[in-house]
Amino acid sequence: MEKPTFYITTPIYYPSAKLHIGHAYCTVASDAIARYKRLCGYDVMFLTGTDEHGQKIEDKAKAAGVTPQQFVDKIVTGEKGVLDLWKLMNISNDRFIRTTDDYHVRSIQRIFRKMYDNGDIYKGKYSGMYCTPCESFWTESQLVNGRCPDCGGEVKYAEEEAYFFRLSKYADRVRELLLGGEFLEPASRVNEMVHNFLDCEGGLQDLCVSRTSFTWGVPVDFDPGHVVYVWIDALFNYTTALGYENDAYHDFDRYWPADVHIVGKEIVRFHSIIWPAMLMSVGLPLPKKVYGHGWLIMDGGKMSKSKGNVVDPYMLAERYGVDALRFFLLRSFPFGSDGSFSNELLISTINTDLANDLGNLLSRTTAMAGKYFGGTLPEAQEAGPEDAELLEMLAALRGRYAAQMEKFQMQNALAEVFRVISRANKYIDETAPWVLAKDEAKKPRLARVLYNLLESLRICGTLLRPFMPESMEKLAAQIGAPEAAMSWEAAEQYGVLPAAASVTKGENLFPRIDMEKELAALEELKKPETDPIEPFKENIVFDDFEKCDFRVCRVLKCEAVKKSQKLLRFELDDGSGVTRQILSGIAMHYKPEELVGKTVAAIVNLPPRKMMGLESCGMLLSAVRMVNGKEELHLVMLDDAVPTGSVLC
Ligand code: ME8
Repeated sequence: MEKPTFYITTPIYYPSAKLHIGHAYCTVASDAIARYKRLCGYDVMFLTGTDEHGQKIEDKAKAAGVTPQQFVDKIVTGEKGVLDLWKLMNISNDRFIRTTDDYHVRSIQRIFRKMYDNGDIYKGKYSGMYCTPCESFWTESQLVNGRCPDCGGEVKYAEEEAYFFRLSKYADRVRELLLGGEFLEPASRVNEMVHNFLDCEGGLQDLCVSRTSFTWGVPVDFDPGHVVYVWIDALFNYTTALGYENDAYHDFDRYWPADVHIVGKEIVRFHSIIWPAMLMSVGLPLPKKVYGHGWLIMDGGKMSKSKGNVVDPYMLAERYGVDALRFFLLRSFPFGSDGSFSNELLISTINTDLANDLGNLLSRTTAMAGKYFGGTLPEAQEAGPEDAELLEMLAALRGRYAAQMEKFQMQNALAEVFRVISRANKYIDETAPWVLAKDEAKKPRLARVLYNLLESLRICGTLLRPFMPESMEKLAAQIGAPEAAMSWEAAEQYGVLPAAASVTKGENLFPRIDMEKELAALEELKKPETDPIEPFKENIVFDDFEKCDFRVCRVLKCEAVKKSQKLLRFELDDGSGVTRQILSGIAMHYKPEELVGKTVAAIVNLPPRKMMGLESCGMLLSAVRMVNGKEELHLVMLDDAVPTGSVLC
């Protein structure tokens, strides 16, 4: 019988800088799902790749003094580049797409023309505030403190003749799709999309889908000077990589529609609104699901690559082992929500789950099998009353695990496995094999106890294969399990391991880490590479400085602004007795609750401006610096003894 198919994709990442642990998180999660589906017997197509066009890349290449192609080649195929990273992380992708691949470029031109020919793309004029890093135009009202609401960067007024996609035409069908319940998960993201983009003021607007201000993109073949908007170029990768509108591959009919697009929450909008509308336009079936996962937030609430080596997946994998890192990423954070990354958590997860629980179970079991039976258990075995609970848990485990994996709840699936591992460790204490070993008459009982432990390791080890493929192969070798015994079918059965299996105590798969020493060593490595500082500005006259009214304020209240990913709303005591409201685009850097009570500095004589319907009376001062190509932002905080209303001069 032909295997059922399963098509899974990651986002295609921008090779504008080296990838970090956040990218690895998404790719490892997708890899675990792909491996799980293969284990279950599916014919899996797992796609990842790189999104190589756009102004950001063009600018970066220019700054580096190389061509855009040379720039992306280095990051993608160069030493310790994207391909090397996925190899190191043992990513089992079946295909890798680069949007600069010829076949993709030609396909995008055909697709763009198709939408033009069917009337869904038309020529118009675009004007607005443009953010280069995000490749996005914004209206004045969408800006936050005059800056890009997505990345907080500078925006510039720009005007260009451009092609537009009739996104508005698909609003009703997209709404229906989103509210249908199955398409976008977690469900919490559905309301966010419907409220923010479909039911917002003005509704769903047509989308500008070409650019003339730069050239690093797919040229619109019927209108020289225009390049295709990078998101159209990017989203269609999921189809061109299978051979849609090209001859490079021939499995579009086999795998499309995708079973799931795994994406970070910040690009759910592109995947759940724009992508389905464009597919509707070209008459293709829609993907079955878009799953928007949460972000890894770095120590101290700040998500940033700027912590240098500490968040470099290369460094972590080299220090702790690829499997330990893969396991940590999926064991520690619920996939649909944000998770706080810290070195302490990483080390304690490795120590608790891998070194103590799994590692101990494996080494104790294999050591006892060696010591008491020379590595081969006898056929004569005797069941005992202590067996029941462990065997019941083992029998139910595959089903419980699968229920979680099918929902992409890898953390819960792992929790199920580790519940059984803990139970097995407890079973050792309950049965006390070292006592049984003293009595020759109890050898059959001892043999069964060890057999049950080996069976626990076999079943748990099988279910851990998608997470730690290499280590579980080693585990299988140590317990003497042939490949067939580590299969999905066998994971539901007891008694699969041959009684005469040859058990060997091998290397310690997960050595314990000395937390204190390791944290100190990591601290040493934590020297961020800072980029050159901003050039100093021209001198101003003293009077200009005197006109600025900087004051000391205390944060009375701070909360996230609804519908905004970037904006926090502050209520401040500025010393006047009247509470001052300021909106600040720093939600990516701070959690509101950590700012309440802090003493901050604000410029208070800027004209009030409205953002997201709220008035902002001033601006909070922050210290900003580029580190490793990313903006590092710290809100300026003063000693709490400074009275509010004090003038900064
Ligand atoms: O958005 N935590 O590329 P990108 C968790 N080219 N996941 C993270 C993360 C973090 N801190 N940082 C990044 C793009 N990611 C587009 C995609 S798709 C047609 C085009 C992951 O390089 C997460 O999955 O900015 C996020 O969506 C993706 O990397 C963004 O990668």
